[in-house]
Amino acid sequence: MSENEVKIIGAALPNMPWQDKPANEEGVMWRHTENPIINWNPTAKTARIFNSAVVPYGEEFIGVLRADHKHGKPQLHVARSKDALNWEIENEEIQWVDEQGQSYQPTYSYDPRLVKIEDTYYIIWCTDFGGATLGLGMTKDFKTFTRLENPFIPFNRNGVLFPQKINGKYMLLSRPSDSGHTPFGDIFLSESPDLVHWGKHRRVMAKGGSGWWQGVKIGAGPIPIETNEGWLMFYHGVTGTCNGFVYSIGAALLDKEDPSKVLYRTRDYLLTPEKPYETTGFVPNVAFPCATLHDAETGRIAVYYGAADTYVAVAYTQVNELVSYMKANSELVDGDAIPFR
Ligand code: BMA
Repeated sequence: MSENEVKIIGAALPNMPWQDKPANEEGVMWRHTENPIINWNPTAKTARIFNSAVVPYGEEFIGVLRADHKHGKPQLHVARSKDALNWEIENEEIQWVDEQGQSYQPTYSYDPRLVKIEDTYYIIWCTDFGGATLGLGMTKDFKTFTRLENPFIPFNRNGVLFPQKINGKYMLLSRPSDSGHTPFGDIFLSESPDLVHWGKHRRVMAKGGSGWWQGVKIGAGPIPIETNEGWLMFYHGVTGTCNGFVYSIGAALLDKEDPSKVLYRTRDYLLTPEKPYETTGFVPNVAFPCATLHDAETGRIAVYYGAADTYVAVAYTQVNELVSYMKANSELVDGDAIPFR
């Protein structure tokens, strides 16, 4: 390992899924050859599972999945896996209680992110609060699930918690929106001492750039990965066509102490819908990243993304190769490099 090699800070995860980069691959992100890993009608109650979150759990893996039921509304379902590729999915959705133990069930739930902070797993998702906004809940055992206060008023989506407090505060990325298929959107950061009171808002990144792929809106994806050079954040960028939106995957490196500052950001997308499972499905042309598994020992990263609002798919990258690429192919948008307020 050379001195200026970029390293993941965290645990080793030797049993995570991995495939070496194919010899003919030109990019720094490549697809799992057995994609998609979850197909149409995966359980009796569910029609499509996509935009979903996974974490290591003991020697195995746990997923909190977005599942669109056969009546069309989405809810969150728990799944378990030994290899993070083949999943046993619960047919019934997560049952939430409030902090007093009373039922507190969302009318709909989608696009979950899942993170372990200290000894607790937090789930953040898009919920109904008289319009779309962020829902927040916690579990320690994936059997009982306690729903906390909604962090924000409507409208908001794509809530992503950092995996640790920074300067003593919980940090939450989000994407203010409307309640429909929002035609705008930048990534913001808010902080909280207690996961209840949120403030000191900053804009992290704006849509745009010289290309078009992230010209309509952007939204944070998986939980940011700590590296020795900053926080690696995958995100989705959206462009508009005469046939609707197209969702691609990009990445940014955020300042370690002040993640509202962007150090590098991919000028071009890392992955855009090309394969049939990405271009064809319930909503064509969507690659929507929601989680990663990563191994600090080798720098391997598996990105879990929803494909065509129908499937779960996986793509791979390696942290040092990716960050080197990002440094050589970076383009910031006005305001990205400073704590914008
Ligand atoms: C967004 C969300 C995502 C979805 C995407 C593409 O607004 O609804 O869940 O993947 O649109 O349809």
